[in-house]
Amino acid sequence: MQTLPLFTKRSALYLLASCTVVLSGCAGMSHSNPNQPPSDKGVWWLEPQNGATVGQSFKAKFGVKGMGVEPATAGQNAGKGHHHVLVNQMSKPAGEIIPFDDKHIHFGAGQTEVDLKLPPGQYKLTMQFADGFHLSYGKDMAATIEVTVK
Ligand SMILES: [Cu+2]
Repeated sequence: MQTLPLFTKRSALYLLASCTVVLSGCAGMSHSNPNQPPSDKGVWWLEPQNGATVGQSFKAKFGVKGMGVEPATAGQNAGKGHHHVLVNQMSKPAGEIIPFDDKHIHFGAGQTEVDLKLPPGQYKLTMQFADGFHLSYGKDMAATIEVTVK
């Protein structure tokens, strides 16, 4: 009878510690649902939905909140930028340049609705917002979905 309450107390403490780790993990993410607008600042996919199966040519629609879209020709302006889709890549750290290649697609005209073309396969697509010099605004301005192209 002496050991049981102690065991229970330890279990409760362990449970509390686990919950704290899970909660702080969630707080560190920009936002949990890549298809939902963030509460303050961030980007989200209006289309396609996370986990969707799409054709080899499909429509993508980008949302941004707390910053403004403008063409890259406007130059580097605080709080402004354009969308990118990073193919099978996670977000780029803030301040890093987004390369120009087939895994980093720039929408430098300020597009918020585009047609993407990909060969069949499983993809992780990260929408990344970056400034007029193509310098990333980091993970808080990124949202990743997974799609199957068939
Ligand atoms: Cu760019």
